[in-house]
Amino acid sequence: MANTKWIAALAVGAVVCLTMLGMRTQAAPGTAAAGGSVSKAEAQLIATTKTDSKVKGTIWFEKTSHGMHVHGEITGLTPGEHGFHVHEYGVWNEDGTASGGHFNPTGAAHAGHDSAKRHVGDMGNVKADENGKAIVDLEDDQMSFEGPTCILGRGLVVHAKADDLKTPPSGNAGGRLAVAIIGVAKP
Ligand SMILES: [Cu+2]
Ligand SMILES: [Zn+2]
Repeated sequence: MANTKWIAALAVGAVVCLTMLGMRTQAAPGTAAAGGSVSKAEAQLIATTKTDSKVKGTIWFEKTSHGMHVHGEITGLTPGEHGFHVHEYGVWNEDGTASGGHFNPTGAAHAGHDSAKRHVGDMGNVKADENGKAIVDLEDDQMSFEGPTCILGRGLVVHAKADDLKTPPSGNAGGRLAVAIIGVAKP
């Protein structure tokens, strides 16, 4: 079953995050992070099968001086807005529910990406054009590659409907059209 692949990827992500924590405590003050530090992650969206989704795409997360640059392209959408979040688990299944709820290590309420208090995974909506293509290009100041807000090994989800940016627990964004596992990428 393909599921073992996803479980393996999740385990790798968890180990990476833990390793980062260990390295931080061991690094001498003022020195640059050791060779194992992660600066870039990649998430390849896989369409969910129960929804007859044709959604796919690749999203990159790149560390910047003030947080994370999230960018990429998604195709196969219906025109308009679609909820776009990091979810708790890096697990794909046929309807996307195995990815769990929004990644929320700070115990905040659901909100939009611009809110200071929100789920760490709240990235609001992507907007697809008339051809069903959405360009993702946003700056984030809450996600990281280490510590409690580490997104490595978590899930990335694209929804059927728009996130209203307020309704708990997930903005009433409907079904899950595609799920990706956020993994370490070649810098
Ligand atoms: Cu979501
Ligand atoms: Zn949320």
